[in-house]
Formats: sequence, C-alpha cells, structure tokens
Amino acid sequence: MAFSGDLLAGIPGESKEARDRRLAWWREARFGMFIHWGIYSIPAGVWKGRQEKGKPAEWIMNAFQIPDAEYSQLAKDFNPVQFDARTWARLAKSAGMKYLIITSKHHDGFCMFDSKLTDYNLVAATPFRRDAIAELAKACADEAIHFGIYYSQLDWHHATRPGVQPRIPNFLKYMEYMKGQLQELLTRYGPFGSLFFDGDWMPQWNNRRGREVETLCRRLQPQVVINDRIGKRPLIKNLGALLKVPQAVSPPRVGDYATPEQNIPPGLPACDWETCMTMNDSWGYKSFDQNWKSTAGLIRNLADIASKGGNFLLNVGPTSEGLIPEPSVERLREIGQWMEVNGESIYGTTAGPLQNLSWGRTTQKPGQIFLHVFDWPGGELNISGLKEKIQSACLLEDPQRGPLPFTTANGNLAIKLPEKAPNSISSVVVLTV
Ligand code: FHN
Repeated sequence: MAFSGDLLAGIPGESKEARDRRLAWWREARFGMFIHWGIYSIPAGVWKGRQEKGKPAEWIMNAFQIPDAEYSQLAKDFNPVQFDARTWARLAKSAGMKYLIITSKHHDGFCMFDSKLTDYNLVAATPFRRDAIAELAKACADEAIHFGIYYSQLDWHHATRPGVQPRIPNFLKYMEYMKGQLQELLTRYGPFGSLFFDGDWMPQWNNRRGREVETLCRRLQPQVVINDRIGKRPLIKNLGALLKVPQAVSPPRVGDYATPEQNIPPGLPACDWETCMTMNDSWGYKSFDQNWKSTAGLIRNLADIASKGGNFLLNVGPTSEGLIPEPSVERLREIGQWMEVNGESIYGTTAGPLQNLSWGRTTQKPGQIFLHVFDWPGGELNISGLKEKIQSACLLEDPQRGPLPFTTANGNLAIKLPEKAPNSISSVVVLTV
C-alpha cells in the first residue's frame, strides 16, 4: 500500500524502491524493545523521601527542579554490577522482538557511553567504568537483533535549568557537541538499525537544525532508520504525547517514521509509524510504580498496531543494579510464548483489509489474511466486507492446520470454529485467498 507521506519523509531524492529496501527490515520486524536506563534509576522516582507520582522517573531532575550540580552527584553511586547485555538481548529475542533501542543520553544529559566530549558519562564519572552502549551493541549483534539508540537533543546538563522548555546558552556550541557525540556513536559501535531522537519541543530546535543533524547521521550510516523527532513535530503532537491523547498520525517532516506515544492511532496512518509504550506508567525505573499493563493487553496492542500497519516499541526501565524488573520479564516471556505460535500473523504483515472490528483485528500478507480473534464467538464467526475469494481457513495454533469449514454468501463469510478458543488472549485464524 503506497503512502502519500513518503514524499515528505526520508532522504530527499531517495527513490521509493531504495527507501523500501532501506526500511524493509524495520517494516518486517514490527516489534522492538525500548530501554530507558540512566542515573535516574537510582532515585527511581523518589527524591529526599518524596515520591514523584505525576512525571516518569527519568524526569525527576525536572520534577524536583534539582540543580545540575546536585543531580550529577548521582553518577558517583551508579554501579550496575548485575548488568549483563547478553541477558537483555536474549530477553528481547525471547519476546519475539527484532530490534532494540536504548537511551544513550536522556534529557538529564548523562551519557551511557564513553564519550570523549564530556566526562559526564558512564566510563569517566561512575565506579562502573564500562560502556553500556558498546556491550549492548555487541550482544545484539550476537543475537541477530537490530541495535539502535535514543538520543535526546534536549539536555538539562547544558541548559540554564531543568525546565520542560529549557534554553541552552550558546546553542551553536551545543550543536557542535551534539554532532560530535553522534559522530562518536555512529562510528564506534557498528551498524545501527534505528535512531530515536527526542526533545524536539525545546524552543531552540527546528527543522533546519534537524535536517543538519540528519544529513550527518545519514552520511555516517546511510542505511539507518530515523524517527520524526529529529525534526520539529507540530506542537499538538508533543502535547498529545505528553497528555496521552490518541491522535491521527501525520507524516514526518524530517526523518523516516512517525512516533505516536503511549497511544495507538485511531485510523490508518499514511506513513511509516511506531507506537512507543511503557509497561507501567514510567519509562525509567520507578520503584513504587506497580501499575503494570496485562500481558493480554500488550499482545492485543501489538495486534492492533500491526493491523494498522505500525510497529510496537515496548519499553523496559532497568534498575540501578542493571536488572530488568521481574513484572517486565514475566510479560515479555508470556508475549514470547504467544509470538512463538502466532508470530507469522505479525512479522512482515501489512495493515489488515478490515478495520474497526468488534471481535478483533486483521493483518495480511500476499495470499493470506490473519484474523486476530480477541472475543471468541464459540461456534460461528461471521465476517462481512472481505473482497478476496477465500480458498481455505485454519487455526494458526493448530500444527496440522486442519481446515475449518466455512461458507460464503452475499459477501458474508461464516467460519465454523471450535467451541473453545485455542488462546484466551488472541486466537488467529488464517485465510488463504
Ligand atoms: O520526555 C520523554 C520521556 O522521558 C520518554 O523518553 C518518552 C519516550 O518516547 N519521550 C518523551 C516524552 O514524549
């Protein structure tokens, strides 16, 4: 399905064929791990005994207006000795995730890699003295997972104060610093799958500066897939993200794909897009946030997102010891079990032929339509609106793929289903057409 938004997004002058080749792995992948990790995982949402309930843990410097001189002392206590990059990469893989994006620098400006441009980093400023980006890039390569980084252009370490709309003095000098760090990141850690910029709502950021940084990134890694926050999204998009309001997705002005946050677009976006979402209410680790989404809800979100032609970037917030919280591990394992059986109804699919269904979602591939049945009718599933001629129907869960009886009359397809749902979360019926 051609996207009119393509004309805007991506590399100026890049042919549709070249773009399709460059994004093929990303569109095929559909499902990735987002990792928010940094020195903010030490306070984990609590500062001097006070819990920050409203804002996520990685915003604690802003939430308590902590001066940079005080906040940066956290680095001295950051020593995640239990960090094992291979364990994280394998967990992502076991969940059926095909790519991973970790915060190399978040809004607090602390760098999770060995930057030569500042000592405010994991190797120079902490007792840990190891480069987490290097170790995770290697682990992902070993596990054949596409590695990517998150980089925040908004930087409270360089700003006058940790505001929502901070100002960075001598911004041109900061641009050189930023480009210098991206030069380090994009030349020292191997090929990146994707780059996730963030903080484009800061007043000094604009599309011209976004294109400047994009040109550098594409010169260093021509194949990389970049999100729309390298540019400046319309303010409503940012507010919508911060206020968790489902919004229509507009094609990126700069970058390759749009990034709705904490919500799933209501309709069918006319561009490549990826929803990023937390498993509880915080991106960074928040010790007291136990508001975990259910595994069923997360699997149905994945099917919903794929049914609209999007990718799902699901977040974990590791602790300051370097461990992924158990509730996250549990959910990723359970999602992995579902993907083990049903992955082909997600990977490499495009938006389904039928939308806004009460009983579930649809995805498709050439010659196949996948019916993701959330509410099992127990008996007969009636579907209208399919234009394709149905050849056969069977359950993805059924290793023999035994044929399910069906009839078609007056544009209505009636499939005879077993009484009991093979999977209470989502059972997939495959139609060959
Ligand atoms: O402020 C950030 C937030 O901390 C987190 O990184 C999310 C993830 O996409 N993005 C921003 C809020 O829109």
